[in-house]
Amino acid sequence: MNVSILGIPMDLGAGRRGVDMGPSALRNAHLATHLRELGHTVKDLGDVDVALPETLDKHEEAGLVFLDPIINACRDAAGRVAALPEGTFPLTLGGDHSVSMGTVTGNALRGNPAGVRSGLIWVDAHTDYNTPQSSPSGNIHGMPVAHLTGLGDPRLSNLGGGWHMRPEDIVMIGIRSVDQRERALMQEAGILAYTMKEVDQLGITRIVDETMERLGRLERLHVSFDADALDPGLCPGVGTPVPGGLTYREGHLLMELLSETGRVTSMDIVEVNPILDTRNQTAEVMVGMAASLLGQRIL
Ligand code: B3U
Ligand code: MN
Ligand code: MN
Repeated sequence: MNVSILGIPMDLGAGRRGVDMGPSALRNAHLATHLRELGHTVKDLGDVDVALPETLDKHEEAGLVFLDPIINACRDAAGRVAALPEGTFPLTLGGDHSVSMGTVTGNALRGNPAGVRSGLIWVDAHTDYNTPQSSPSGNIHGMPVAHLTGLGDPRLSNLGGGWHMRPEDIVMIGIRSVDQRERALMQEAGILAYTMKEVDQLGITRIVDETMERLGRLERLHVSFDADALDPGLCPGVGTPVPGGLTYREGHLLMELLSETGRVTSMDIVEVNPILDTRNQTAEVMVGMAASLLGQRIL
């Protein structure tokens, strides 16, 4: 398969500095080499230009921190991904999770978008379903899914023109931290979310079976993998660690089973923060996750 790597070195959406170095950390963990060893043709497209926070006045507008530069980076990422040829697998590297407003939109609109329905598998400790009104922090990385479904600030929710992700086409896995008002928004939207309780009770195999019952008919599936879904003991290099996360084997099993479905057409790796990491361990683990998802031909 042809895999195109694109970095979005942005930490403007996070409360702590450092995830802008995520793409470098992942490249240093030999991402491309591992994928080539699996038989893929890998092209690294470099990085999207992202403003540095030091060059900007930190300002909050309508409950959103660094709104304009985040819109610019997401728009660029969406355009770069949407322009990739059909049959290419975009592997996009964050950056904080707000980059996924761009990557998910770009993947959904790639090629001939008319009538194509895209599914989204959000692997995360958090639901990232805040709006500017519900957010306790104003940090946009806690809001990407809400904006992808059309909620929140129209400047962020209209990155794809009139396109929005349907809530019923989203499945979340690994959840264990949801804000009070965010919970109400999730329930209203009816998004299927597997918390860690369900991971423990049902196991990853059953969760993937149910996920495919819901999303299996869709033409494209995007996996957005936040490193904080995994246990902080395994992935310490994340800005908002939450104890009790997915184990190494659960993470790999999830990627392997999704790979076997043959339906996943794109992936993000986000929230890897080398400043908070131990010897680049988090990046190395996340490269392994990507290798498991791309472990066999899926296009
Ligand atoms: N829900 C909190 C914290 C958070 C969300 N995503 C991350 N942290 N990585 C918020 O700020 O919205
Ligand atoms: Mn996230
Ligand atoms: Mn998270």
